[in-house]
Amino acid sequence: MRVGLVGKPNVGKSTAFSSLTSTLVEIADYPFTTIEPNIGIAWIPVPDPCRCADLPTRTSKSQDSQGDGGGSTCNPRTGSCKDFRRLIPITLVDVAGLVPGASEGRGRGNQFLSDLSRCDALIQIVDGSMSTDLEGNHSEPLASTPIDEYNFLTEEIELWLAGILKQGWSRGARRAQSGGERALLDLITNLISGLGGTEKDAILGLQAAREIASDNQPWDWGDTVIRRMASEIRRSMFPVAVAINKADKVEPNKLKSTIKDFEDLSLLCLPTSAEVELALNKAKKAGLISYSVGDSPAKFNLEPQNNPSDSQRGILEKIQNKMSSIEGAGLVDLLSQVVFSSLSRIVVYPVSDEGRWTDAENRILPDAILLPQGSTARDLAYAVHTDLGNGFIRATNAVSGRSIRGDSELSMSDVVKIHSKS
Ligand SMILES: Nc1nc2c(ncn2[C@@H]2O[C@H](COP(=O)(O)OP(=O)(O)OP(=O)(O)O)[C@@H](O)[C@H]2O)c(=O)[nH]1
Ligand SMILES: [Mg+2]
Repeated sequence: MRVGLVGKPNVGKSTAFSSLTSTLVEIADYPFTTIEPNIGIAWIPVPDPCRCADLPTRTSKSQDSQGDGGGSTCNPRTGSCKDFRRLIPITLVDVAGLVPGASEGRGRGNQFLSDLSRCDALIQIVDGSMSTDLEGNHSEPLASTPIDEYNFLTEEIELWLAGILKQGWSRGARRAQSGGERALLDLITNLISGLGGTEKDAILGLQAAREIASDNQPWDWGDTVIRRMASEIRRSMFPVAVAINKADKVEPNKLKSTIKDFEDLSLLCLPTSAEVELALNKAKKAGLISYSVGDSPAKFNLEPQNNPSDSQRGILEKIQNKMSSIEGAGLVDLLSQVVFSSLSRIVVYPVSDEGRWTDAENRILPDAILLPQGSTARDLAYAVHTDLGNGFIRATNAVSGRSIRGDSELSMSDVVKIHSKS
């Protein structure tokens, strides 16, 4: 799973990236600080408790129960599990700022857009404080609104996709004529595949184009129809959620009205303060505070035993007051909602031993795999290893003990043993 952090310059993309991935990257108060993309791993909690909470043989295996894992007894190969809150990795890409005209080569231009290829979704960081213009320069208040930012960004991506579709469209569509709908779909899929687009995206694009193309033959489709197709493909390939950032600098009423503007467009959005979250991360690393990954930035505890200075204590209390007034803020929460709500992913735990829920090395629930909703037992086998998929015989639901077929749909938190020839 790969999520891109996008937006105009100087909105806090790299600050958000640094906070989410705990890595140091360049952050500065002027446009185009980032040129080459930063790529890192963010950890998000699975919404349901880890299955290790239900492990039948828990008591005999809880060597970790008094240790760092809280009550958790699993042994994640990647990530961690504490108090049954299992963390899984998401790849994040922090790209250069996008400016109007990028699809015609301004700013980082096409390079920007290829940096986003293979992203499953985008989080657009917008400047909730409205103190910068569309190019990221400090300006009079209201030089651009968060909705302006969203409109221009999605339009640039759609224009760029339209440009790719237009290249060789009429020749390609004419050639596809004898192959009917199938050939046309293959043509579109080929055009977008370099950016990570699939047939599913192509189907939605073609449907949308047909709705407005009247009786015109595909090779005669003009800019409007291609643009419509690009728009639908963008929605499918790059769904956008919004972080209304710099929320610490915004009046509560103003923030509420910005949130409403995005909700009216049926977009997932949350107010955030990347700068505050980054500061809290550092305070946590220094042992001054404690909080769990995914909690709201207001929900941390001071750790007095580590002797914070009066000024540190003062700053942290100020942050806590400020963030308590901003409801639902949190970058991890937004990322988690993108993965589990917008993209409807489920988490499934493959095991080799269906009784003990372990792998061959005796690790309990070592892997938590993200799959699209509707994935089958066979899909899981392929996600673990191609050989396991190719040799698939049947699977066992290790929670119920029932045998399941290859085409059975899996559910959130299933523990599955795959029986395979290989
Ligand atoms: N007040 C406030 N400032 C923030 C917040 N997030 C980021 N900033 C500041 O905004 C400026 C730009 O931050 P960056 O993270 O470099 O922004 P960017 O979007 O990556 O910028 P480019 O790479 O130039 O496109 C820096 O001065 C940050 O400290 C926030 O939540 N609140
Ligand atoms: Mg940056």
